[in-house]
Amino acid sequence: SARACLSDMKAFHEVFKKSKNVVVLTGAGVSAESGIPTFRGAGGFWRTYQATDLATPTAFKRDPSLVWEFYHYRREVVMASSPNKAHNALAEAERRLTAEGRQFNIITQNVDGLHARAGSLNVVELHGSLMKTRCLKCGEVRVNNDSPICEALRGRGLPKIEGPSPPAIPSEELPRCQKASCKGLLRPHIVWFGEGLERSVLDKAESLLAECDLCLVIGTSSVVYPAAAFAPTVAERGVPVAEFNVEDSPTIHDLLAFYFKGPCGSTVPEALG
Ligand code: BJW
Ligand code: ZN
Repeated sequence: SARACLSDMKAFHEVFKKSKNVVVLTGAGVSAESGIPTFRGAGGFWRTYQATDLATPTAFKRDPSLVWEFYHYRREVVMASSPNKAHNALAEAERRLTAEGRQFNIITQNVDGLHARAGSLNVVELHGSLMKTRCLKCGEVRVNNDSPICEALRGRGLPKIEGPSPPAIPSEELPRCQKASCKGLLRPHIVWFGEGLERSVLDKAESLLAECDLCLVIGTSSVVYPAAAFAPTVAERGVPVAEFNVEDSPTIHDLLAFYFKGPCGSTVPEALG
């Protein structure tokens, strides 16, 4: 038939070789082999909570200490982790295509910074970063790599605790704005459920998607909007979409030109190598 077999790596290599403008959309699955838990599925719990319970403005208003414990833990996990073979293969492909005058851009839903640590330069962080804070009072966004982020969080945030939770950390002892004139409460610079994405970030992502001639979708369940609409939008233009995932994502399966089932630490280097 005219339509190549979904798992035909040779056919993919032909399409990849001819592409001039590649956009890669990544999700939590690209970092799974670095030991960072994904959101949906068994590893998605912290204590008795799911990310959807804690990654909201309401949760932060109700219990900023609990939400900071959750983010402190995840910052420490990310700082102790390293980019894996999938991140490295993407960074390598960007260098190679760029040298050839071709475009290669990553749009990531991840907040772990591992694409940049692997050496990727063209990265759009749709959902913000674990390593940035935003002041609730003056609005300043800052990079923050402190470990722990504040003394009161040292040793806190363990995902499994025996017995009752320790008392909440008083607000004054949570991460605070470093401007002496401000001292406002800081929050993670992350897009929580129900919050809009930054306009400039979304514009950038949309213009990249509008120009690509090949789209790779790696390690995302494709259920969280607006990112969940990206693959359908490019496929609508007739652009081939290739998915790399250990499981089939029902929301995008019917529009795929290629589907490589398996851990992306193996499939992505093979596809881009
Ligand atoms: C492997 C692998 C391996 C494993 N190799 N693969 C339209 C319709 C319906 C609802 C909405 C809508 N528009 C907006 C909404 C509401 C909401 C939403 O989408 N809800 C859905 C759940 C229905 N969206 C929003 O609130 C967004 N805001 C917005 O649109 O504002 C305007 C608006 C608001 C309200 C109404 C209407 C408009 C903001 C979304 C922000 C998402 N934030 C989070 C949390 C960040 C905080 C944090 O990190 O703490 O971002 S949610 C969470 O999900 C995180 C992720 O970036 C995001 C996506 O998850 P991802 O990456 O796909 O991970 P998983 O775990 O789901 O999947 C992992 C995949 O990897 C799986 O497929 C595995 O199989 C695979 N895998 N190992 C390859 N080794
Ligand atoms: Zn401030």
